[in-house]
Parts: sequence; structure tokens; C-alpha cells
Amino acid sequence: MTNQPTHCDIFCVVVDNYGDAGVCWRLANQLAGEHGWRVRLWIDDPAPLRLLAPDHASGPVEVQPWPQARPGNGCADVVIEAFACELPAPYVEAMTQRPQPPVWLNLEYLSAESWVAGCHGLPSPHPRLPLRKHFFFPGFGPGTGGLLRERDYDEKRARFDAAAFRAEFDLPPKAVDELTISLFSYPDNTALPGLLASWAASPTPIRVLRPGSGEAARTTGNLSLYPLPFLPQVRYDELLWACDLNFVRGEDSFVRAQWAAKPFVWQIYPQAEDAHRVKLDAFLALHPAGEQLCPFWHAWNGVGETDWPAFAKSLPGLVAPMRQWADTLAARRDLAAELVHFCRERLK
Ligand code: TRH
Repeated sequence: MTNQPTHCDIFCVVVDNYGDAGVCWRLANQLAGEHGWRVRLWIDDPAPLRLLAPDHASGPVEVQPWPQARPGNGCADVVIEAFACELPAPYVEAMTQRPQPPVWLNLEYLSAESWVAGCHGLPSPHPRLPLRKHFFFPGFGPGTGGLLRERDYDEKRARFDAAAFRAEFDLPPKAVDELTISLFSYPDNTALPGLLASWAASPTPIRVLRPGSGEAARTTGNLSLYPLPFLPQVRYDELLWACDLNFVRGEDSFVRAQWAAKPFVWQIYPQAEDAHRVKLDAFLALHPAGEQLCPFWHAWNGVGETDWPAFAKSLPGLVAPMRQWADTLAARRDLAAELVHFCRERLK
């Protein structure tokens, strides 16, 4: 490689929700900020970015609307096609014009399933052109592409002031016996009404902070439901740190809850023919607290009834395994660094 910064184009189609944009934005920032790459993010819908990163125009990542604006002549050294979105045909043609073809990666969804390590990094030759695409799989274990985690994560967390965070959002200081919960789930979660009723009947106060819900604040029994605005991505971490228990969903908030190392409950993105259940169980099988988490997590994902009193009782015992899991994951190379390493090997 030359001393020039590596040029990278990331292509993202927003399917629904915020996850795809969230992952691409996080990766783009790390490649630019931590690895000095020149990164362009081509995204078909800017709406999620405005919420995730309201100040994105002032950062090092160049955001371009796609396909309205098409990448002109020439292509980057590294081309990342997020979640198998299809690249514009002229761009693919341009890839063949380079003296050395770019490293072309298809960034896949995260899964804890055991086949992931076997498929990570596999090449897929183009049927017609002299190009190869590689599958890049995020993952938890050795042989996978790892997880997104910023270098300054621990530093930011050490600086975090929970009392100031609460004051900023007009929350009263935390009572000794209050359980503070963040709630981010899919709107049609059938277990939610029952859980809200259990929280209202709790013998001790429960404060639920719900970002982006747009509902009114209300108190029922011992439950105080408190809406928050949809927070910029960097501030969503703060919410997770400020809570004793985090309900997360999809992919990116699920990973952030693991870094936060607080007890958490995951609603997995539902897929056809219950394919998501296999993925949910694959994760539970890896996690040191998987057995304890299983009944409540299953119920939260539509299998069985949520038993809140039993789960609440198990919370103190979940703190240590959550920490242990986060430390194990943090000890390995993060996804952006894995990706840079993978590309360096091929750009030599
Ligand atoms: O929005 P999601 O359900 O995204 C999903 C998944 O990524 C899934 O794998 C994909 O197939 C599907 O979309 C199309 O959940 P996720 O992945 O947690 O993304 C939410 C993003 O929003 C994440 O980056 C965290 C961020 N966020 C904030 O920045 N502020 C907030 O207040 C909240 C609630 C979330």
C-alpha cells in the first residue's frame, strides 16, 4: 500500500428501522476517525442519519445520497456493500478499470450461529467480471469479523455522570430502591402490555425510560413511564449506562447493551418462518448467563409468558456474567480493526 489514505465507499440501503444505517454510520466513523481512511457513505434514505447523527455533516465521513447521486468516475480501494444491497452496475464496471481491483466486501448481519466463522472471509467470484467479493461476518467468536467498538469507549464511560444525565432530562435523582430501565423494542411486541402491568404492580418503584416513543409520561402504580427523545447514537450509550436493565432490539443496540455490561433483554428482529429463534438460541448458548436469561428472553420474543418477579429476582446475579461477557468480547480485535487488517492483507 502507498502512504495515501485508503479510500473507502460504503453503500447502504435502509430496509426499515434504524439498524442498517446505525451499523454503517458507526463503521464509517471508526474507519475515518480511528484508521484515517477517506470514507464516503452512500445511503438511499438520509432520514435515519438525521436522527442517529444530527451533526454528521461536520464529521470526517462524507455522506452522499444514493442512488440520486451516483459515484462518478473511479471507485475506492475498499468497497463495502452493506447487507447485500446491490451496487450500481456502472460502479461495478468501474471497479474493473483499476490496475488492481478494489477489496470488495459484503458486510453481513450479526449472528452467533456456529457456521459464521466458517463463512467469514470467503470469496465469491463475480460471474462475468474479473472481480471477487468477500463475505465479512461480524461475530462473537474467533474466526469472525468481531463487533463494532470504538477505541475511546472505556474513556467515555469513565467520564459519564449519571446524575447529570438524569438532571438534563428532568428526571428526579435516583431513589435507593428504584430500578431504572431503558426500553427499546418493536412496536408490536405482544409481551409488552403484560410486562407493563407487572411493573405497575411491583413492590418497589420502576422508572422506564423510553427513547423515541413519542408517548406522554404516565404513572401507574409503581411504574413511571418516561418518554425520551430519540437520542443521537453517541448519547444512546449514555442511556444504557444510566440504567440498571436495558431492553434492546435488532443488531446495533443489542451490541451496545453488551458493551454497557448491564443486565439486558434482547428482542431479536423477527424473520420469516421463525428463523430468528435459532439465532436467539445460538446467542443464549454462548452467553455465560444464557440459562438464566432464557425463559424471560424467550417470552419477550413471543414464546411463553414473561415472569417479571422471577426475572427481577435474578437481576443481581446477572451483573457479574454481563461484565465477564463484555470483558471477553472487548479483549479481541474490534470489527473496524478486523476489517482494516483484512483489507491490508489484500491491498499489499
Ligand atoms: O432499528 P433496529 O430494529 O434495526 C434492525 C436491525 O439492525 C436488524 O438486524 C435489521 O435487519 C433491521 O433493522 C432492518 O435496531 P438496531 O439494530 O438496534 O438499530 C437501532 C439504532 O438506533 C442503533 O444504532 C441504536 C440507535 N438508537 C439511537 O441512536 N438512539 C436512540 O434513542 C435509540 C432508541 C436507538
